[in-house]
Amino acid sequence: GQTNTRKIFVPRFEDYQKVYDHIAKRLEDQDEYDDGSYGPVVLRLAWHASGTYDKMTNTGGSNGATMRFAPEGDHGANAGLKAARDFLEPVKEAFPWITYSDLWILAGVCAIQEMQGPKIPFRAGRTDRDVSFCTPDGRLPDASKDRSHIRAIFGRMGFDDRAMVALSGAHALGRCHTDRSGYEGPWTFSPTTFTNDYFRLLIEEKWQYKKWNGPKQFEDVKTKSLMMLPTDMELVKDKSFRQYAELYAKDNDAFFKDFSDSVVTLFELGVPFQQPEDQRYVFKSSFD
Ligand code: CCH
Repeated sequence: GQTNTRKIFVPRFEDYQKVYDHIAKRLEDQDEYDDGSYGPVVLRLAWHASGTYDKMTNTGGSNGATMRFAPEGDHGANAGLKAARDFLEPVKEAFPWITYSDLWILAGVCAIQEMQGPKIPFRAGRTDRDVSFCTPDGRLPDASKDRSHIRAIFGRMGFDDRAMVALSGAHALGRCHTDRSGYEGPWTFSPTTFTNDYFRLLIEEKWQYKKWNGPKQFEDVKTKSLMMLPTDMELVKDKSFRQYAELYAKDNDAFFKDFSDSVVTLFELGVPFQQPEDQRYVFKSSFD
């Protein structure tokens, strides 16, 4: 009979590290974009790919990269994420063996680490799925809503209050764009460096409604140059949320640890991995 001698490439840690290094280099080379980095929007892509997960039906999540397709890519919450997907296209071309779904999450990990955030251990093994796996609209959070909405959305993924607050600390990074969400402005003075400043500012600054024609949002009284969404303000108005916001404002190490743990969980929701939990990859950062 015939023997199949075609060699199958089985990528290992070193191969994923090469992809990481390539993304890190691209992040460095694109300093004309936004606040000087694609890092924030790339992290937002990884989060929106993962945050569609529903634990009851075990649907959605980062397995599949279904945001490539029209129904999901066009959901209002995903406005602007084409910039991140396009940014990663040359990486997919350079490493055609990696799936889009692993690439987007690996890129999120790289963005966090390269913006000086905590180490985010990574498992590979996501597969790309077709358009029929697109999730229905409405699974991602709506910034105009209150605490019950936040708990419904993140509870559906399986998170508790502590994890909801920790994950929200990602808003130390990036900004809102009127042509994407309708909101405007950054949350912190250093939107391309991962810090606990989001919590420090939430707790320590005075916030007032911004007077403008856009959707309801908050501005800091002192400089009027920073913003908070209605959902961000819920983290200091709700007693249970607030205890964690206060903890993270005081203790950057506690924030980094809880953020890392929660984002690893987020990025892995609904993925049937072969790679065991105790053998995750920890990538070397460009500045290690
Ligand atoms: Fe977020 N986020 N996010 N967010 N987000 C926006 C931008 C970023 C909400 C709404 C918005 C998380 C949770 C929430 C990032 C990471 C995370 C924007 C502006 C809105 C609106 C989009 C625009 O106009 O470009 C709401 C609501 C919630 C929860 O209730 C979580 C969790 C994460 C990651 C772990 C990042 C990063 C950005 C900046 C993107 C950029 O382009 O700069």
